[in-house]
Amino acid sequence: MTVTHPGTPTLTTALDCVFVWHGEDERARVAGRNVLGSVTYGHGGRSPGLLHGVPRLEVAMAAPADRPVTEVWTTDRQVRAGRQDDLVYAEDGEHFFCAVRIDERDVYRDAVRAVYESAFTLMWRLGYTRLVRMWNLVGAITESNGEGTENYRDFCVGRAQVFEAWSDRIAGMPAATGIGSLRPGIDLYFLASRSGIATHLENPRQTPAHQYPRQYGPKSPSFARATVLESAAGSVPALFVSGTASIIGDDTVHPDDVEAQCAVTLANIETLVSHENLRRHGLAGGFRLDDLDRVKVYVRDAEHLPVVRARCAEVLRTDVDIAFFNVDVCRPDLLVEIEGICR
Ligand code: 3EB
Repeated sequence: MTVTHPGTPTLTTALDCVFVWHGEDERARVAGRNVLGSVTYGHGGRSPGLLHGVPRLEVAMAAPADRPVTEVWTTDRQVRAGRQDDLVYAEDGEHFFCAVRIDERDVYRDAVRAVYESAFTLMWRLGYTRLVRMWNLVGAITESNGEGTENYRDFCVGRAQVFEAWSDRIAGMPAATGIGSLRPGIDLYFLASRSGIATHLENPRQTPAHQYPRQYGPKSPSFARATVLESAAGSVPALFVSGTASIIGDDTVHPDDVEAQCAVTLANIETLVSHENLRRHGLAGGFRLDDLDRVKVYVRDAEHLPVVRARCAEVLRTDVDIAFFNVDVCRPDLLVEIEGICR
């Protein structure tokens, strides 16, 4: 049940997220809500752990001159946190947050399979059977592993094997991000729900990633373009937009033109969140780029940051949480990738 207070709207945000910049008062931003988990996009990196009873991890995503930002996931319910093996997690009876790190190794797929397997087993055992949103932060993402396979493709193999193995229990794949990070190894975290209805969306402009042809890797990436979560009665549905890039069909378009890549990426998101696309998936409502918040923008080349910022400022609201990261994207020809949440 969602708790409402007199004077607040009856529609509540059962699960929410805020960006807290280094030096800001986290407690003030979180404002009396309970923390389910927090992820610092910082300079170093810190394996997932529990701090004051809350899952916390730090991923190396900020350039030396950039201010770290922490993504804080909050809920209006009571939270219980725990650890199991390398996993840290928290649950509130309706939502589940889980994080795990895979340290640097020659070949990742077996470790990816093992951590995804243990994470799915844990969430399933605790009753959170509906995946909502996943983030995979992959060091040296487009470089070769110890056997000459690109790290991202290597990662995709292990992940796909687990989704195949769980396909009788986990229907479909959720919204996700697969992006570069600034230290070797793979950090991943995800959200799942107990009774909320999670509907995974595809984009009519893009081939579903799990149907990408073999040229992009032996196993295609396991994610949907977005997931809509309709939580308990009385809470606002949220649409989680996956990392979105300048891909039409399965092709990277405008490989050498960052402004054009921005325009295609934003147009992809606009179509994805639209009323027409929700209706295509049997859902009511719809969103516009104006509704995108908690935005993360990944830019491969630092010199492109100003133009990407400018393009985003033109189409997104100016009062939203938005963070920019100078990291590699999962195809060498992708210069920019954008994600966010509509509600
Ligand atoms: C793409 O559309 C760009 O592997 O989890 C975006 C979002 C991308 C998620 C993932 C990859 C992933 O294929 C890359």
